[in-house]
Amino acid sequence: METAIQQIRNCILNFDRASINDKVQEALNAGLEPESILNEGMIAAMAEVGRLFEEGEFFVPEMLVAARTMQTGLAFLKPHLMQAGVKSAGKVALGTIKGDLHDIGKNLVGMILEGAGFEVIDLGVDVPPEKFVEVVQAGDVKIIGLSALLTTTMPNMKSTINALKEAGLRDNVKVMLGGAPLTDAYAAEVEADGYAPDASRAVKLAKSLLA
Ligand code: B1M
Repeated sequence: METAIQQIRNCILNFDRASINDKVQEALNAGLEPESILNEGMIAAMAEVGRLFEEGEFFVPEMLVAARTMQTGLAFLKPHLMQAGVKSAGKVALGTIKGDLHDIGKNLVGMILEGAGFEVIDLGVDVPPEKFVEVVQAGDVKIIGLSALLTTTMPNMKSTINALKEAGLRDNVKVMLGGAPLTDAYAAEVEADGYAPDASRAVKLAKSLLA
């Protein structure tokens, strides 16, 4: 007999977008924590999708439909991940860096930051350095959050930080980084203010950067 978590994982691995919300609801009804559904069900399934892609069992279309299935389930889970009634902790502009189209991790980080009281401006994917510069110029953004999943386009994080420096804005804003290939050492190398390996640590980092 499959557990509720296994059923959610299987929805993603079998691209069963029609059933994932029912399975998430069943898991919630069974008393499972939203964080366990997210981490052990959905994020674990996406790690498996990555492994299957590396082994040549999945190709880009399979990654894409698995991602869509996860996005469907994540949107359904969102209200359960949010904390009610928290006051604004500051404005964060989030984007996936230029050349990179992966957005599930970024969206999740945005969702959890919102839940923790941050106001989030989502700049989307494939965001060029000048777009980050514009958003800092435009207003009261306290933190820029850069997400990257590809090693090939990771250097665009450095380009973004350089663009902020060249525009004379680097001291006006904190820069935090995240995404599977990144590390604390890389964040230090590109002179970011911090790196977070996952969404809950992104919230802790954002709070500490504004403390
Ligand atoms: Co892509 N892809 N992909 N892909 N894809 C990876 C990243 C890869 C590791 C798969 C693999 O080979 N095992 C590999 C990168 C290898 C590398 O660079 N070394 C890869 C590749 C190669 C590619 C293409 C080049 C494939 C091709 O075309 N031949 C292509 C590139 C397109 C492009 O971006 N220009 C490509 C395309 C795609 C899809 C479009 C099909 C799809 C993305 C759909 C979408 O995002 N809307 C996709 C997917 C789904 C994946 C995998 C399977 C899953 C990524 C994911 O969503 N994970 C991925 C394999 C893997 O990660 N194991 C893979 C779940 C998500 C919740 O985790 O994004 O890590 P993650 O986010 C985490 C943390 O990293 C962190 O918090 C999140 C929550 O815990 N975090 C932050 C993320 N951003 C943060 C920001 C922060 C703080 C924390 O502060 C600002």
